[in-house]
Amino acid sequence: MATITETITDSASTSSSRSGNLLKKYGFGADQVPTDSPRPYKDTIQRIASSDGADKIVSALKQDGGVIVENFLSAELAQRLNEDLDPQLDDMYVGCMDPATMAIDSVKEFHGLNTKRFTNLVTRSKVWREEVIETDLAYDILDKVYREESGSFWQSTAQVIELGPKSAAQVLHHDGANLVPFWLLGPDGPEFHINMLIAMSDTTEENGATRVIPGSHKWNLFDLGDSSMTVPATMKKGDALVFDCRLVHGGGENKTDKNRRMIAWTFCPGYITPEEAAPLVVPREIAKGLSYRAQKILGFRSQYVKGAAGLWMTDMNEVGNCIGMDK
Ligand SMILES: O=C(O)CCC(=O)C(=O)O
Ligand SMILES: [Fe+2]
Repeated sequence: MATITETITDSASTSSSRSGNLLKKYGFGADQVPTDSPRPYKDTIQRIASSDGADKIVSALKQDGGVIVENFLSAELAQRLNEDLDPQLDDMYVGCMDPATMAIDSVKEFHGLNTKRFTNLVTRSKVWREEVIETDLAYDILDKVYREESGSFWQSTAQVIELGPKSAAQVLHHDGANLVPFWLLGPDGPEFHINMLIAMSDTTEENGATRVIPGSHKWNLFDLGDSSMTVPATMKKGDALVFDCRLVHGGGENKTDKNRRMIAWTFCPGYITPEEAAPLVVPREIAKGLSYRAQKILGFRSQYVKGAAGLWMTDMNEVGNCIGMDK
């Protein structure tokens, strides 16, 4: 995801970026990173079988900030999805084409100098829109995480991350750091972004398994620990690392001469702007063929946030009914 605590704290002291200004407004800067706060962490990641269900998974997520869900997708389904994605990845550029993003060196490095990323998986892959987006366990987890607190959730992005051979390790970061006002609420704030990082190839220490510091989601926000505290989230194809956006993590170094592919499927409450502008890029005809819940996470339906009137409406109506989603 496009977030780096380091960039934000850098810009707090040096630039006029909006996040930097916001951090300054709240009295934070690079020199405020605490060095003596308590930072309990574990040197293992819990692994839970998908068949154990959402309760166990969410309880581990809350405890450690991240958990590996084994067999989140079957290896066979992951393989068929890969077959949809392979030719499209061949045609994809490395890095990011947005000039505003690419002007910031640390963001460029964060995206990866030899990493291909792309989104809009609903349009690009039949297997994604017909099968993967219907993974019941994902909705069970999201219901438990968001339903009570926020009342609603939608997809932030579904993003392929293809780490090329000999890629450097990514900087340690929080995914929540590009949602600054929510991020500043710290570990006691509401759950505002979770990531289901799905392994599309086996991930190992050698090929760049994501590195995490279990327990760090409860630390002081500006404390990113260091690489000696991280453990590799090694996974089999189809497993997923489900984690809180305040967990310190980063892509590992790919020392091999092969690609390492993951998909970051991320979510946020309906009162937060998603990273990916899905309703503007997914064709209506494709959206009409999706289930109600899939339409909803993609922004073709209104959001009903707890304790508030509907959001993402038209004429005070459920937007899906006004744009032909139930036809
Ligand atoms: O590629 C990975 O393993 C993690 C990527 C990541 O954390 C990010 O891009 O935010
Ligand atoms: Fe990340």
